[in-house]
Amino acid sequence: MTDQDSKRGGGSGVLIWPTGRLDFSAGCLVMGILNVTPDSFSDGGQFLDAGRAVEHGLAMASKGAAIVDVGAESTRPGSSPVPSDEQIRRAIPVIKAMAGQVKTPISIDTHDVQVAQAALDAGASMVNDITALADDRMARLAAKSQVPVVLMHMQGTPATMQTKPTYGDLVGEVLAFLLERAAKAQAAGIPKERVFIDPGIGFGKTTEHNLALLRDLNRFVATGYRVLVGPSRKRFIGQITGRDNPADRVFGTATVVALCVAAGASVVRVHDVAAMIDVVKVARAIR
Ligand code: PMM
Repeated sequence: MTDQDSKRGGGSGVLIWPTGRLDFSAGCLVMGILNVTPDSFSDGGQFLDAGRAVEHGLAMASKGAAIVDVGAESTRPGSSPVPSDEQIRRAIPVIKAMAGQVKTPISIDTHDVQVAQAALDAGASMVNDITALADDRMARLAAKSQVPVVLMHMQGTPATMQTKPTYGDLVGEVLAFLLERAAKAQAAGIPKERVFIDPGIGFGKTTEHNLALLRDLNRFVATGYRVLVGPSRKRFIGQITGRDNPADRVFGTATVVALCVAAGASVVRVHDVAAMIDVVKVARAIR
């Protein structure tokens, strides 16, 4: 990553690793969300059937998603952990089928090292860990497998995180946590260019916290790490717009996505791939 790259936003250029490739030379990329769960807040239950999930994943790839993020455990506020074997049962057939048909990198959204290992064996080529390598074995797995990792900030756990999120210096604390975990990743042998940091929108944060993090996203970009943001259809957008149904939060999401691109984010994680690709393209062109 050159100085110029980090000024432009956490690393433009092309990221190449043994099992994948992402071209950031035009700017921010779109990660499509594929939740193979009965209970995710927005698309829960829609893609529990493996055939429908694969179809949706392939459709997102053909619309231009640069990454497809497969998750088999809902992390909505109040949710409970899903056992490894159940996550594997849900996610692996989907990853296998997709990896056999497209080159688009597939990431596995899990903090469970057994699930991550099974996913990488099945053809996934990135790990999206909402606990930011809380388990040392995950750092070792990502290093050994030579794959990129997403490190996300969360206060508490999904079961408790929205009870009463509190911070002294919100942005400072979230940044310090992510830098510490990024250093841990590098110490385990994951090169800096393969580390993505994510402020964790909605994970132990009030609406005001989410807005403050988005307002200061440039501080995350200034670290030189690539920044990933996941605002898609989230509750804070519903609170601002008065839209209770997550599917009605697409325009609100588009606004956040455009501002993330303007601030120099490298990846936005979204449900509405075709619409957000247009948003990203226009925002990138202005930037
Ligand atoms: N949000 C959800 C799940 N996984 N991963 C990252 N890195 N960042 C996020 O903001 C994030 C995530 C929330 O659930 P969803 O899959 O239903 O959007």
